[in-house]
Amino acid sequence: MSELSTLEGTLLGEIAAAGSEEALEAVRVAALGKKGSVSGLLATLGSMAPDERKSFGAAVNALKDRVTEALSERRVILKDQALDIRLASERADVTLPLRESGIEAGRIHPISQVMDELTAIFADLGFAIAEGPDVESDDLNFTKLNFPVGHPAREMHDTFFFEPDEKGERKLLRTHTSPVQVRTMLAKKPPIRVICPGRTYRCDSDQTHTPMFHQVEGLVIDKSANLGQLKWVLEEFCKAFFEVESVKMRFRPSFFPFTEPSMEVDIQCSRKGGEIRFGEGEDWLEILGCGMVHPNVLRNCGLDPDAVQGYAWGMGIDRIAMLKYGMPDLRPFFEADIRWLKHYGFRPLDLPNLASGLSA
Ligand code: 2NM
Repeated sequence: MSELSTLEGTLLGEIAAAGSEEALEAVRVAALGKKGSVSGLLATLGSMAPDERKSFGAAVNALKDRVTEALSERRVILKDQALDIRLASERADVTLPLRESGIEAGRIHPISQVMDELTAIFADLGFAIAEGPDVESDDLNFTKLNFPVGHPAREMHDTFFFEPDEKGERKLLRTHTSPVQVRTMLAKKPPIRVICPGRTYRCDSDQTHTPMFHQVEGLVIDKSANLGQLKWVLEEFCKAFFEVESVKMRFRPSFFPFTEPSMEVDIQCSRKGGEIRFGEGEDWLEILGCGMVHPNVLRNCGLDPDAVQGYAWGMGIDRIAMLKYGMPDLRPFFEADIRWLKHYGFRPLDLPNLASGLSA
């Protein structure tokens, strides 16, 4: 009999100690399963004397009932515990505020914003947008633009070249967006009015230069395109972009291989108290280069310089974005720092348009 009470004590102890429904099931199988310790005792009944069988059988059955009872009590407790744990882990605080949707939480990068602003301004002036590949041929990036082979102006561009291909042709990363204008002249008949915004590359990296940067260039080809129109277009652009009523501009003679004459353009600004403002003050700030398209470029692009003329200009987008939005440093533009973007970025649904103010 003490053998039975020892077994009962052990089993009840194991039941109480079972920490999960799986552990409890293992205890049940080990006791009451086919080869279990309690079932094993019942199997010995057959070889006993009738009297002994009666009393031992009754005792084993009573033990089996108490173990079964203890198992089901413990099972209820473990089930409740498991449910409590699940409920706690799946708890939802319905008083929390809603999470912002992507379209509200996301921000437009200042460069994308400025590109959208440029597009809105020049679309309003009747310009189309043209795009082209970042990987270009030497011919489209240089030769057609009147950079003769071996001309020092090529060296000034710090070009990223690829290895030559089977035909010995050496592709490059475009150093300006001018090849897009060349492609446009080759593909379309005048009159042409396009702007070409996009990525450009030069092997140059310091405080004020990144190896990849953004440019927008404009091109007009027409029978009577002239410098007066160029100055008007640029002035309209500057007023619209910097959101001022009037702005003085200064055209200084310069040199580019693809234009003749060539000019660099400064706009009037004031720099009081470390803040730059446009359309007022006595200071000047250089913002773009421009000129009349060189007759050689027109000829190289299948146009007759005696029949049509062209004017063109180019400027850096990253720099004008910094100037307009008061960003002191160029490098964070390309660091993908979400805190910087949260501070300087723009709301996705505030699309720039001339009616409600560009950067409203
Ligand atoms: C500039 C300055 C002046 C320019 C010229 C051309 C083309 F293809 F028509 F010849 N595209 N861009 C140009 C002219 C670019 O950037 C400072």
